[in-house]
Amino acid sequence: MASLFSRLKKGLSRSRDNLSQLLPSQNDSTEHVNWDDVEDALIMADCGPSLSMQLIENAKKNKNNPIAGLQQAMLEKFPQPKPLHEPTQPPFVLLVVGVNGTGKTTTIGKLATMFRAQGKSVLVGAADTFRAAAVDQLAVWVQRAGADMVRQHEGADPSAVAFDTIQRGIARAYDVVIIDTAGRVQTDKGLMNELAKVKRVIGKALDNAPHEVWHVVDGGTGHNAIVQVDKFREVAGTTGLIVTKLDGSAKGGIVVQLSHTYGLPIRYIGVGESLEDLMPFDAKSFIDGLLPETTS
Ligand SMILES: Nc1nc2c(ncn2[C@@H]2O[C@H](COP(=O)(O)OP(=O)(O)OP(=O)(O)O)[C@@H](O)[C@H]2O)c(=O)[nH]1
Ligand SMILES: [Mg+2]
Repeated sequence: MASLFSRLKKGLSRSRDNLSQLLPSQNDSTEHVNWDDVEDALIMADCGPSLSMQLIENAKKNKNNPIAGLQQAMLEKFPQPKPLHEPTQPPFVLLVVGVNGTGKTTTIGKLATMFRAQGKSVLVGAADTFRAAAVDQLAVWVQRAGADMVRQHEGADPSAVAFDTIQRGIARAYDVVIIDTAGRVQTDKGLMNELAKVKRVIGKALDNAPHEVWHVVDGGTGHNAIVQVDKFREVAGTTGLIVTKLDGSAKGGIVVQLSHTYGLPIRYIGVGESLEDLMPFDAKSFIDGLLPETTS
């Protein structure tokens, strides 16, 4: 875990370095801080103007330690951790959605690996049927994870694949069923309707399924992520978020903004391209990575 955190820290270094030039690392009066510059740095870090203003207002309440004040202000923007909507009886059905290329398929590989490591059996449905290559990519991850997969021919109805997968998940008593979907832009009505149908059909195959709908967001997307999450939530009933590519050039503040705007739990974050590079999200340690260190 330490090395995953260091990847996250490295990814967030740009935002953190900008802030550390503006904030004293030791106990110091907030009078010495140029809060306008800090606000700009937060906006640059993808926190958005309105949230940045609120964070500054709250951070100022700590008169002695501006970094600790900002840490506290950010922490308050995250909801209390909530348990998953797990069914009383398996399979636990998870639907994974998001725009193109955000890391859905890779993240499913990582999740399958994690569940297998917990001793759970995992079945993955390849409901991204647009490209044969997409199914092949998923097959590689699924095999490496030691999970199983349901696939159909290229161009098959994604809902039919999802239905099949759930039925097999029930019949063979899998612990976890994960449905991969094709990336789609939230403004594409046809594809968003298709996604709504996938979700509906899953519910027909098993009451109360999908138990969780996770929207995978690319951490480098910037403000557009806010719009994406809104639309997917409306169409697919998102219950949680996964933010990927936080090892890269993401500025990090988008995580705080998403949490603040929708109150959706962030379940995991992606910090690399391999199967181990998935971290359970913890607001406190995320903030430690985003903000400069303070000695008190
Ligand atoms: N650095 C980094 N790269 C990632 C991460 N997650 C995914 N990627 C990369 O992002 C690219 C797209 O990943 P996919 O998993 O194919 O994304 P997808 O959402 O399934 O894409 P579509 O199915 O085409 O919509 C790949 O090159 C992945 O290796 C991450 O956490 N960090
Ligand atoms: Mg994919």
